[in-house]
This record gives sequence, structure tokens and C-alpha cells, in this order.
Amino acid sequence: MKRLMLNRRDFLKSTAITGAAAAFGGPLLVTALSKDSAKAAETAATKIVKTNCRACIANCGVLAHVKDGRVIKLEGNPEYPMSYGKMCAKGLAGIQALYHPNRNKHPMLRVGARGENKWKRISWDEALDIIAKQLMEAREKYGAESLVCSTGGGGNPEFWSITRFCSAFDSPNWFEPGCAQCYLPRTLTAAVMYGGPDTSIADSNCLEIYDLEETTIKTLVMWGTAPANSCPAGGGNAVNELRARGVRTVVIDPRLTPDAAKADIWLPIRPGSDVALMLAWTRYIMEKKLYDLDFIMKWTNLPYLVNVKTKMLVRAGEAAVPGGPETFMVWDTKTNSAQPLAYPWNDSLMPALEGTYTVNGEECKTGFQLLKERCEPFTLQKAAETCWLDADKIEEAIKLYALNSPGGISLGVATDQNPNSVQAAMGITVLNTLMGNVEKPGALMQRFKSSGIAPIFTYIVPPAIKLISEEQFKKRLGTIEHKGLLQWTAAQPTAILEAILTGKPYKPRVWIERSGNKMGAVANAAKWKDAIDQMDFIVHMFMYPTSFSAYADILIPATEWLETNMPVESLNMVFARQAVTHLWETMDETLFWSKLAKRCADLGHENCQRAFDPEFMGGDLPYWNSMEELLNIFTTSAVNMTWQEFAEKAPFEYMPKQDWKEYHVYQKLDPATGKPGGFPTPSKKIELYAEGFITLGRTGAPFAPYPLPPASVDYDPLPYYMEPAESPLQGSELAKEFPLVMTNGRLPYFHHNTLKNIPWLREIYPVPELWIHPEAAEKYGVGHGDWVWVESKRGKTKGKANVTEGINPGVVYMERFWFPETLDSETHGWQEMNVNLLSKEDAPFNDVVGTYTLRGYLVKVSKADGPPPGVWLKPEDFKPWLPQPSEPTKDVEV
Ligand SMILES: Nc1nc2c(c(=O)[nH]1)N[C@H]1C(S)=C(S)[C@@H](COP(=O)(O)OP(=O)(O)OC[C@H]3O[C@@H](n4cnc5c(=O)[nH]c(N)nc54)[C@H](O)[C@@H]3O)O[C@H]1N2
Ligand SMILES: Nc1nc2c(c(=O)[nH]1)N[C@H]1C(S)=C(S)[C@@H](COP(=O)(O)OP(=O)(O)OC[C@H]3O[C@@H](n4cnc5c(=O)[nH]c(N)nc54)[C@H](O)[C@@H]3O)O[C@H]1N2
Ligand code: SF4
Ligand SMILES: [Mo]
Repeated sequence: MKRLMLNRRDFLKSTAITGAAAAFGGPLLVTALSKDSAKAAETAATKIVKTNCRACIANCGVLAHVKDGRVIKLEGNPEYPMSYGKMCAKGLAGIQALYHPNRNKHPMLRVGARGENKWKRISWDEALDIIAKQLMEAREKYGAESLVCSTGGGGNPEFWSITRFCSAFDSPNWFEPGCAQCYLPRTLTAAVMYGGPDTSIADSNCLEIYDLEETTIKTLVMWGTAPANSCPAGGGNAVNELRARGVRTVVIDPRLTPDAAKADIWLPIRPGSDVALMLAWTRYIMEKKLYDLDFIMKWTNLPYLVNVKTKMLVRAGEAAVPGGPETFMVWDTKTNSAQPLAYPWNDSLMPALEGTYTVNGEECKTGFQLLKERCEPFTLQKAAETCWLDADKIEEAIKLYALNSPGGISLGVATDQNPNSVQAAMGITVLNTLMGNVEKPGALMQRFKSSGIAPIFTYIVPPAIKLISEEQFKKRLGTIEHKGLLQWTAAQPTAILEAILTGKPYKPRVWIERSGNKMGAVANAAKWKDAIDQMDFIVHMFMYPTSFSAYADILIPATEWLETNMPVESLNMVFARQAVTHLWETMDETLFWSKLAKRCADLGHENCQRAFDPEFMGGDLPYWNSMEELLNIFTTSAVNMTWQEFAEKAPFEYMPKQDWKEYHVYQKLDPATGKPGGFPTPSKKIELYAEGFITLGRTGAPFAPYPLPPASVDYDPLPYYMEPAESPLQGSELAKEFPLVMTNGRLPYFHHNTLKNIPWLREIYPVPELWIHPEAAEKYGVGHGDWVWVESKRGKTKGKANVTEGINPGVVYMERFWFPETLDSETHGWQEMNVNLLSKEDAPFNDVVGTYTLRGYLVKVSKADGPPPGVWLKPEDFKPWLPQPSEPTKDVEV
């Protein structure tokens, strides 16, 4: 690989070109250098620090060039086995983010009226005192549940530190704007049905795709995911490399994304209709008997009998072998009778895969039969009509997937963002499993090993759920109805919103928000502003002020990724994100929560006091006084090194690749039983008839620490399709007024609402594009490059038209956006062009996890006069944001 030397002008040129080329090609990338040149570049004056990016969740390896304590250059670390030395524009913007002139430098206290955006500097001591006092007062007057904490989605430096703080404070109410609409539907479903990880490329799962030289993948389906945009240097790059090696791809996306443009088949689906298509794929595979019969007979619960009335699997009533699953009943075609099937398999039986039978006077069907009946209405024709697709193209895609095997389907976040969320994740698990794309070379469903250093998504903080009392746990807003949220112990955003607005079942009063800009992340943001107005006290912790900050009472300065330490795991290697510098009075948020817990403990909060007691906390760890103290615990227990020693040694392989990359894990014999270990589900089989969802809805098991009252309806054990509440199909009054379906998807230049203040990136993409098909554009009087109004039932905002054939004609697309340059205006930057003024926060929700509608609701588009006032559009406008490097400072001591 030849090293690319880029100056600023080249950078812009190359990103602009790749940006345009991205419409036809691979992801937006720059920087590739060999291991040797990294060493050669180090001089006496310039130190190269190996660290990891955190401008998104992908954690790519980085070489930070540091001169006189200042970061002067960033480039990819070729040792990182998931990015092969690549970085994307967001990561490379790290220096501009670090030295941004508008960073939060010190804690600040509001001086003017709320929303006036006037502040005075205070000390950390004062800030912690004020916050702790407010929290304690609210607890005294209204109960601990009056505290709401919120965090961001992917890209969090430490996800669980917020859960942990809430547990310590005894409040069940934290949420994030992703969660029920991001990833949780997939992690939950994977846990319930498979017991292994999901197949999200954007979340750095789907690890089979990174082994380029030895890949056995033949067909990769990207369903509602656009890795070239959502992980350009990681999974997006890997997918590009796989395609170059002959891997065939199918993309299911309303838009012609870079990955769609390069796909063998692109299905421009109508947003929100995915489950209908999944059921059609399943029906086709079942009808044509394309499935892997041996695998589904032996390793799924599809042949097991289900009692139609109770919806539960029929059990043999025999005591389970210790370490083994219960025994389930099958219909034996040899004896024409129901027989117990001892785990894992009994060669003397010939279980029926399909059929309806009577067992002890009760009507029973096999799981397969029930799935088949569920799919019955979804012919290719029906799917084509429902999803706005071509039936022949659908068939072509199914055939490629089913006949050019092995491979698999990677499901992205698109389907997490409408009420069919969990059903979609179920649908994909069914499709991957039916084809036997499980734990074999080339399959996406895999359980490779983990180092144990950074056990959950590189988040090391134990959530310490045991700290929260049973009484408080049960007050978590929205989780009796949507118990799937308990996998992450989160509350439902809309339940919190409604509780603030109506006081039912009680009124949250104090809010600590520790991510970027909630006004750009939550559905129907204007309604959240009404809720903000009702809060007694608001704290915002972030790296720089955002629209949300304008409504806060205290601002706390958070570290940028170049100022933080954290272990990072990547395939069979571990890396160290290392603080390359430290500026002003910023604090790692992982430390902030422990400092706040300490203040509350000092003010007499018994539960917070307990959180510091090593004996009580045990494996959940007592709170820490420094990041080093916390990090040492992990590196010492995992590799017997202090953090410092670890950081010096990293990166290294914690396990040889061939041991880490273990296939057919389910077949491995369990020494305790002498039988194959199977899958970590109650039946040890893949539960395509997902009885676990019924149990979850009725009791909260296995995620609730206590039995909970049942949800109002049973969750469905099979995927089902629900037409979007705002449907364009039904010719309703609403559809007449709002004829287009809105959707969103990641921009490669920004991470959610972050980086909108980066000159390099805003030069590339200054305002959100409204993608619209030429037919629709003509119909609604909109031309390419026009300013447009986009309006839903809930609100109205602006965008800039991108008239393109690369979108389904009935669909429009726009991403979330806010404008730091108008922070001081009345809009505080979130009302000019923000698609979340339009999105839908209310019911129907997904039954299992409470998902609302971010994608797939109705809008109309019309021509506008011009851009909103104050928005910067030209490259020179962004000059005031050019970096202002400053000297390193010592860590804050409080
Ligand atoms: N309409 C619409 N709305 C959406 C989505 C959509 O596609 N369409 N996507 C949803 C999804 S999937 C998600 S995950 C959410 C995202 O919503 P949020 O995560 O709330 O988004 P942000 O406002 O960007 O702010 C949080 C970001 O701060 C960043 N951050 C980085 N470093 C630090 C740090 O050191 N400290 C702190 N405190 N923060 C740090 C993280 O990248 C984190 O993601 O938005 C959701 N909202
Ligand atoms: N650059 C960048 N990278 C990111 C993030 C970021 O904000 N910026 N956020 C991170 C986070 S938190 C997440 S969750 C991931 C998400 O990453 P991905 O899972 O890749 O998801 P998106 O790019 O949001 O959406 C994927 C595609 O879904 C399409 N789509 C929209 N509606 C539908 C639909 O109804 N059905 C189908 N099949 N497709 C639809 C969109 O056009 C889009 O191209 O990205 C992560 N990486
Ligand atoms: S994909 Fe880009 S932003 Fe994400 S970790 Fe890699 S370099 Fe950083
Ligand atoms: Mo997300």
C-alpha cells in the first residue's frame, strides 16, 4: 500500500470526489499506510501514539502524531484488523473536533432565563455540589424516580455508566433515543431466538466479513443497512473488498446508496414494509423447499409441537437432564403418535416437519406449520404490491440468496425505526436459519470468542442493577408493557415524555442528559421542548454546546475521544484508546458519574454510599475515583497488566486467530452432559418458534430480576406484518394530504448530531438534502437544488432538494440536522432543517420494545423561497470554527 499524503486542499478534493464517486462505488475513505512507514514517520519531535477513533462506534485504529503536546495529524493504524489502516472523514476530523474554539471548556451555570443561552463559569466543585443538591432535593420531595437520565446511541464512550448511576440513585428512568429504535430489537431477538450476536455490520458485529483472504461468503444481503455510509472505514470497507473478491450482494433500501449501486440486485423497498417482504422470502423458500432440511430438523424447534390454544411448546413432562434442556414433543410419523424428542436428536424417530395433530385432545401444530401459515398470504405478488417492488426482482433476489450459499443477511437499523422492529429482526433470524447459515464458514450468525477485557461492545462499566430496589425497578416508565426494554434495563422515551407532560403515573422533574443534541435525535422534537419547559432542573454534559444546552441549567465539559482511555477489542486483538492530550477542564463522563454518586453519598444517599462499598458491590465493582483505577481492574484481571502496561503493549493478539474464529460452536461437546452444547436458548435449539417472547411478555423473564405483571397482550412468537399507521396504501384523507413516505439513513460525514460544527465536514455537506424522485419532483413543483418545505402532520421544516432517480418514486429521504451557527438565535439551531420535527412519537409502538416511528410516515413537499436565516452555506462561512490548538492541561481534581 502506498502512503497517501494529503494536505487540506487535497483532502477536500479527495473526499468530494469519493463523495460523488460513492454514489457509484465504495465508501468514503482516505488514508492508508503501511506498518513500516508509520515507524519511519516518527521523529524526535513527533511522537506517534497508537489509539482508536470514537467519532462513531467502529473504533478504527489510529496513529496520532503528537508534537509538543499537540495533535498535529491523524492516520489509520494498519494493524487494526477491521479497518486495515483506513479512516473516514469523521475520524480525520478529530483534530478539528478536539481543538474546536467553541468547546465546553469549564462547567458553566446559567445566568439568564432558560433558553437565553447566557452562562457564567463555575468550578467543578460548585457544579457537582449544585447538581447533587438538586438531585437530593428532588428525591426527598418527589422520589428518586423523578430523576431522568438520557444518553446517546452508538458512539457513546461508555454506555452503561448511566444505567449504573441510575441504579445507584435508585431511579429506573434512563433512556436513549436509539435503544427501542436502534439495535435493541436486534440484540433482543438474537438473544431470545439464537443466544448469539445479531448480524449488524454497522455495530461491528457480523465478524465473518473481515477475513478477506479466506472468505467463503458467497452472497451477502444488506437489508436496511448501508455500511459504506454507516461504517465507511470498517464494515463498509470490508464489504467493498468482499465484492471485489466476487461476493454477490443484494441491497434492500429505498435509496441507491453506494452499496446499492454496486449490488447485484437492489430492491428499493417502501419504508416500513420490510416484514411483508421477509414473509414473502420465507414463504418462497418454504414452498420451494430450498431450506436446509437437516439443519432445521435437528437444530431448530420448528419440528416441535405447539399447543394452538396456549401457544406454548408441548413438553414431555420428563425431568430435564442436569445441564440439558427440557424435553419437547414431536409428531413421530413412524408410529403416528406424539413422542418426546430427547435432546439433541433421536434417530429412531421420524418427526414430522409440517402438520396439525391432536395430542391429549388438544390441537397441536408444528412450529414449521405455524410459520408456514403465517407466511401464507405473502405471495411474491402481494409483497410486490405492499412493498412497491417488482415481483420478478424479488424472486431473483431470493434465488440469489438461497441458491448461492453460504452467506447471510445483515440487518441494519432501518427496520428498528418503525413499530415492526422486533418482527423484522425475527424475520431475518428465520431467513438466516432456514438456509442453515449458522456457525458454518461463510455464515453471518457466529459466536466467535471474546477477550473478556471489554466484554460488552467495549463498554466496561458494570450496570450494577442489583443497586436499584425492587420497588423502584418496577416504576420504570413503559417497561411493563414493553418488557424487551429490560434487556438493556431502559425506559421507553415516549412513556417518559408523556409522564413529564401529564404527570402520569408520576412527574419526572430533573434531567441529566449526556449526549449531543436530543432535539435532533428524538421523534417529534417540538413536543419534547414542551416537556423541557416543565422540568425543574436540567444538566447537559457534552463536548460543546448544542441546541439542548440552550435549555439547560448547568453545562458540564466532556472529553473528546482524543482525550480518553478505554480498551478496545477487535476480532482476536485488543487495542488501547489512549488519551493523546487533555484540554481545559474536560472530564471523562465515565468518571463524572462516579464523582456525582460520591456527592450524593456525602449528602446521605444510602444507596450511593453502598455503591462505593467493595464488599457489597463485589463483581459489580465499587465506584472509582479515577479512570486509571477503573481501567486497571479490567486489564489486571484479563491480562495481568496495569492499564499503563497494557496501553504500552497494545495492540496485541489475545488469542491466535484460528482459536478465536471458532465455527460450529453448537456442536462442541459439553463435558458435563457428553452432548453437544447447542445454543444458549432454553431448548438449546434455535427457537424460530420464539416461545421466549411469550414468556418475556407474561413475566419479564429472563431479563427482569423480579416477576413482573403481564403486558396487556401476549407478544407474538412468530414475525407478523403491521402496515404503518400512516399508510400511503389506504387512500385515507391523511394520505391525500401527505402523499410521500419519509425515511432517513446515515450520512458518512457526521455521527448523528455530532460534528455539525466541523468546517471540513460542513464544507462537504452544509445542509440536509431532501432526496426526491424526478416524477414526484415534477408533480410537486420542485427542481434540483431548490429549497423546499417538508411537512408532516406534526411539523414543518426545510431541506434542499436532490432530485434523483436513486430513490423509490413514492419516497423522500432526509437526515437529521441542526445548525450550531444559529445556536444564539430563537431556534437554537434545531428548528431550521430537522427531520425530527416531523417524525412520530406516539402509538402504535412495537409491542415488545415500544419502538415509535422515525422512518415510514407521511409527508408532503413544496417549494420554499430560500434557506432559513443564519444558516452557513459557503466554505468561508465556517472559518470561525477552524481549530485553535491549545496546551494540554492536567486532569481535573475534585
Ligand atoms: N429521525 C431519526 N431519528 C433518529 C435516528 C434516525 O435514523 N432517524 N437514529 C436514531 C438512532 S439509531 C440513534 S443511536 C440516536 C442517536 O442519538 P444521540 O446518540 O443522542 O445523538 P447525538 O445527539 O449525536 O449525541 C450523542 C453522541 O455523542 C457522542 N459522544 C462522543 N463522545 C462523547 C463523550 O465523550 N461524551 C459524551 N457525552 N458523548 C459523546 C456519541 O457519538 C453519541 O452518539 O438517534 C436516533 N434518532
Ligand atoms: N456516518 C455515520 N455512521 C454511523 C452513525 C452516524 O450517525 N453516522 N450512526 C451509528 C448508529 S447509532 C447506527 S444505529 C448505525 C446505523 O447504520 P445502518 O444500519 O447502516 O443504518 P442507516 O444508514 O441509518 O440506514 C440504512 C439504510 O436504510 C435505508 N432505509 C430507510 N428506511 C428503510 C426501510 O424502511 N427499509 C429498508 N430496508 N431500508 C430503509 C436508508 O436509506 C439507509 O440507506 O450507524 C452507525 N454509524
Ligand atoms: S468509521 Fe470513521 S468515524 Fe468511525 S471509527 Fe472509523 S475512522 Fe472513526
Ligand atoms: Mo443507533
